[in-house]
Amino acid sequence: MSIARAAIVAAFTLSSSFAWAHVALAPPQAVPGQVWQGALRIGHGCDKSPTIRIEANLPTSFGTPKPLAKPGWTVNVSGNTIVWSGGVLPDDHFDEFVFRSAIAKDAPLGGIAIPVVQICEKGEHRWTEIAQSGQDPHALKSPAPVLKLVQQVGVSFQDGWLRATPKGAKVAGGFGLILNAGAADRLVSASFPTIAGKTEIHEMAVSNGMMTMRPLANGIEVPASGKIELKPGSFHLMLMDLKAPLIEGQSVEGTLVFEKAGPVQVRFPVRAIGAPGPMQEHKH
Ligand SMILES: [Cu+2]
Repeated sequence: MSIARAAIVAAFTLSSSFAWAHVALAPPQAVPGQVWQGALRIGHGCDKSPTIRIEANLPTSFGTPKPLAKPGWTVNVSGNTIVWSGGVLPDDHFDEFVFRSAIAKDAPLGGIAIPVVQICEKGEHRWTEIAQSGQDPHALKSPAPVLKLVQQVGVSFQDGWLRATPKGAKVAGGFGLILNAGAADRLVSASFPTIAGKTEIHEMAVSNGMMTMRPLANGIEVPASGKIELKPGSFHLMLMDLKAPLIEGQSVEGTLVFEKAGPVQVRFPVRAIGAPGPMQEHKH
C-alpha cells in the first residue's frame, strides 16, 4: 500500500512539474475578431542547455504578428512566423516573448495550436504535437502551446500597455482599450500586485484652463456595446508605490475588475518612456 501511494505521489509530482516546464501562452484565451496580446513563456532549455532561438508559427487565422522589442534578442517576422534569436536564456530561468496579433473574426471557437521550435546551444525541442479529438493533450510528449478561442459576452481589454519609468519614479501610467459586447458595465478597480502597491483609476481633464488629474472613486462607466479608451491625457490607470522601475520590454500581469463582468486578467507590455498611445501610432 505504501508503495502504491509513493507511486501516486511520484506520478503527480512528475505531471505537475511537466505542466510548468512546457511552453505556454499567457493569457491562454483570445476572442475571434479581436487582438490577442500576450507572451510565449519558455520554461526551460534543452536538457540543461540554454535556449538561443525561438520560432513561433502562427496559424492562418492570425494576422501578421507584431512582437514587442526584446532587449538582448533580435526579433524577425516573416509572414506568420516570428523568430527570436541572438539571445541566451539559461536553462534554470524562464522568460517571456511578447507579441500581438489580430485573430480572424471567423476563426472557429475552441483550441488553436501554435507550433513552436526551441533551439538550444545543444539540442532542440519541437513543441509541435497537436492533440487529436478525444486525445488528452497532457499525454503528448511535446505539445504545441494552445490558445483557446472563446466568444466574447461582456467586456474585454485590448492593446494594454504601461509606460516605462525613470529610476526612482513611484508612479506609472497604464493604458488600453475596453471593449464591451454586452450590457453597460463599469471598471471599478485594477491591480498589478507584482509591481505596484496600489493602482487607481484616473482622469486627466482641463479644469479652469489647467490640465489636472483626479482619481475616479466610482471608476469608469463602459456603455453597452461600446468602448472606452484609456490613453495619455485622458482616462488612465495610475500604478502607485512602484516596487521597481518599469523597463521597456518587460510585461506585467494584472487584473481589472468590472462591476458585472468581474475580474479580467491582463498582461501589459512596458513601452518606452516617451511612447505615444497605440492609436497615435497609426497616424502618418
Ligand atoms: Cu494619474
